[in-house]
Amino acid sequence: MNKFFLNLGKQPLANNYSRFYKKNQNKYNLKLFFNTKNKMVSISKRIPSEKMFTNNYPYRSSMSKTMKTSFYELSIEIKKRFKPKSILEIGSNDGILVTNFNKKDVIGIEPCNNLAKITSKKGYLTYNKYWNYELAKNLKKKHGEINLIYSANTLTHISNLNDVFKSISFLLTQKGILIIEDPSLLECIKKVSYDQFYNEHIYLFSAISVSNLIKKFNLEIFDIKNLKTHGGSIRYYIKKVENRDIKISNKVKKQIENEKKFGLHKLVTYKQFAKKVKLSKKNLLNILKKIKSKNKSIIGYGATAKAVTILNYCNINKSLIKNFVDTTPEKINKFMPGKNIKIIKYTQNSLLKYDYAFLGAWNFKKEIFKKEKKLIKKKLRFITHVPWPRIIRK
Ligand code: JHZ
Repeated sequence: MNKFFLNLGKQPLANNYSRFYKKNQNKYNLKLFFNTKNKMVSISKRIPSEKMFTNNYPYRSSMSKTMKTSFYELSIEIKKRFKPKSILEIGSNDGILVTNFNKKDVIGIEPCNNLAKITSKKGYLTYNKYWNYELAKNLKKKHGEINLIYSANTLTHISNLNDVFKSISFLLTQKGILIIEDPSLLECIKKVSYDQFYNEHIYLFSAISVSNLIKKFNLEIFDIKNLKTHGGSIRYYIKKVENRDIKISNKVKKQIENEKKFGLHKLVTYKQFAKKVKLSKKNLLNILKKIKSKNKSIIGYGATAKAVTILNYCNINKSLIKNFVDTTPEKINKFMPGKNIKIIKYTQNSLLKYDYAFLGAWNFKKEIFKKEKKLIKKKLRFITHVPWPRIIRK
């Protein structure tokens, strides 16, 4: 049932930035599979959560204005549309969503202690735990059933999805709402953004696969929103099947039809995608090498988990991209996983001596271009691989 379609080579843990360049860092196979029965796309090698989501997890959701705005707007929508008395967030990171609610109404679940501490310190109840059935049982005993459960960019990171949805369904009230959002498989395939695959992203969801998956737990999607965040995400609004008060929006059917039109339910689509990925690698390397042959310098902009996949799959090292800049304190002065490329602290001055910047954070292109308007006017040119490798000429 699980059919192989792409090998992205050996990859280090995507968020394992270290102070020293380790030549023999642990690397794991990154192979992609399509399940012909339930239509789920996943990676084969599962790394234990404890190895990936540690107490020094460097990714902070609050590092971009775009994400802050997106979560703030969602909090307004939740309050107006669903008026929940109790809210639980699975994977609350540094509190980008929960801090928009009253402290007494919201509970955060965050396995990375360094992140959980940030919200706890602000007085938001945060369980420093991994999401599973055991925890759901304890929460129900302590707090009762929950009106609204939310999770962004987290459920695709958990290997046992049956346990995930069983636990959610168990904790949610009969009329409760579940909202989840994750990168859209359709957008990823359309944009050839193969860097959405790394060891933390065990699954890439589509409306087709999510609706197949949640059926077993008596859950169904009743609304869908396509978002621009993370290069194209989908927000799924989910309810219990027995709750007939809420109508199912036409958008759900439309999304599934769209995905089918694009062939997301067929293996051949993924085989074609694999061919495009190989070409994308070749073309990106040609661009970088051509620039270097003219003695021009390249910096990486945004030391993302996605960029780790690109660097290791395309075998890009310091001779092509000298450094990366990033605003996240936890990443600065460390090395890109698997590569000898150092991350330096972002300042506009740090970009001055470079001719080109490779967009590691291509998903924030708009925000970054606005910020770097002056430099772009002077001489800085951006390189991206999405949806095809090119130098962006303004
Ligand atoms: P960003 C992470 O992926 C990992 P990444 C994780 N697995 C996941 O699912 C997604 O997030 C949601 C920096 N930056 O969001 C900040 C600047 O330096 O694309 C971040 O380090 N300057 C949990 O890592 C990085 O770029 C800027 O102006 O692929 C962005 O990372 C901006 C806007 C960002 O996620």
